[in-house]
Amino acid sequence: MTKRIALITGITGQDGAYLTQHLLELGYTVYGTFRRTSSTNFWRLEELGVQNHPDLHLVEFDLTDQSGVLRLVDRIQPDEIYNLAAQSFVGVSFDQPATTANITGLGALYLLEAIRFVNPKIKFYQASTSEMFGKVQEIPQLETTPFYPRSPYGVAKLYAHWMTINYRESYGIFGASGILFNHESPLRGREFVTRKITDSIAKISLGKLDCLELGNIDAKRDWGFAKEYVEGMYQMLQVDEPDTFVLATNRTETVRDFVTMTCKAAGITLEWQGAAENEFGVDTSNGKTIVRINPKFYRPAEVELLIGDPAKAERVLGWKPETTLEQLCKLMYDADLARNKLGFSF
Ligand code: NDP
Ligand code: GDR
Repeated sequence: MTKRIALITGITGQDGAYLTQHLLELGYTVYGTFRRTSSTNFWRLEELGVQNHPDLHLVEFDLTDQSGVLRLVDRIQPDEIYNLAAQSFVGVSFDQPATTANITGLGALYLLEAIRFVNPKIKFYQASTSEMFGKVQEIPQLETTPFYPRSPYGVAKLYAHWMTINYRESYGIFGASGILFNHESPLRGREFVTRKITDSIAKISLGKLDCLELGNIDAKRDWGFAKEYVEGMYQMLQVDEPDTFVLATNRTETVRDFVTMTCKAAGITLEWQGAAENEFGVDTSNGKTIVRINPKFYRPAEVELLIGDPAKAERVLGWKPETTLEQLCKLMYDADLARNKLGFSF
């Protein structure tokens, strides 16, 4: 039997690495795209032990190069395309709104156009996001909740989401949109708050850092485990009809809670004192301030509360999150502690 072929854009990112691992385990041939940069960035694929898999092909590519997108899809003739590439950091999107629009918004259109031109039977997964919900309209948020994005990133993703639906309805393309809530792992980039926290608390435990500085710790997020979420992406392309699905845990906690839970995983009892910009966290065993607020990490507009309802995904796809937030904090903290003990941390 011929192997199915998947094209994954953004293979050097967190989800790209886990999805690659998952599809290789399922027997796919995987083409994964990476950008030409001054230093290669395959540490996630290496950590998962898949970088040298015989069925994995790494291809240079930039999603903003429309003719390159067309040539790649034509050359590979994939059965499925997973569009994970994006300028995905919300904070940066305020400083680089046009770059974000080009990659995160228009990039999806280039892939859809390539599918329309090369072979409309290619199935397409768009990595949509709970950031599209933005300012709270209803809770919990689900597939029918109105959108109100609060960042250039959220706006760009909303464009890509609607384009996916438009190409589904206009040209019969199998375009699935997964509205995924925050999902984390030891492979998360360190600019995102969870990994910043687990890496910093590991460094504080080892005496390599004095204090962790954060922005808005009142923000509430619905955090799940990335390895489980990529399985949902795959499942969205295996159903009969293309559709839109929310993947979430249906539990929300503040950034402050995530810090407290990570400290607990590290054996540190943290006490919060002060308020607003003057709030700080003290290690009760020695009275040291190990967490404080730095307003430089505040955003011009904030998404205050996200909590998703994944009932449709469970009903139609059989997808359900398993890892609890406490388990997630612990597994991320343990991984960062081990890395920092060895003297490196990506
Ligand atoms: P990452 O930031 O870890 O990975 C993004 C990937 O996109 C990287 O491989 C990056 O490559 C690549 N990329 C960036 N710009 C370009 C470009 N111009 N051309 C080609 N590739 C590019 O994101 P995640 O793995 O966390 O997320 C995967 C996708 O899911 C993203 O689209 C994200 O916006 C979305 N999403 C993520 C959620 C989460 O909680 N993680 C939740 C909802 C949606 P490089 O290494 O070269 O920078
Ligand atoms: P988010 O993730 O913006 O939800 O986007 P991030 O981890 O960056 O922020 C979560 C919340 O924490 C607050 N925060 C801080 N954030 C960062 N990065 N650094 C800090 O020091 C800090 N202090 C407080 C933020 O203000 C925010 O409220 C992620 C990305 O993966 C997107 O690509 C994805 O679409 C969404 O999740 C769902």
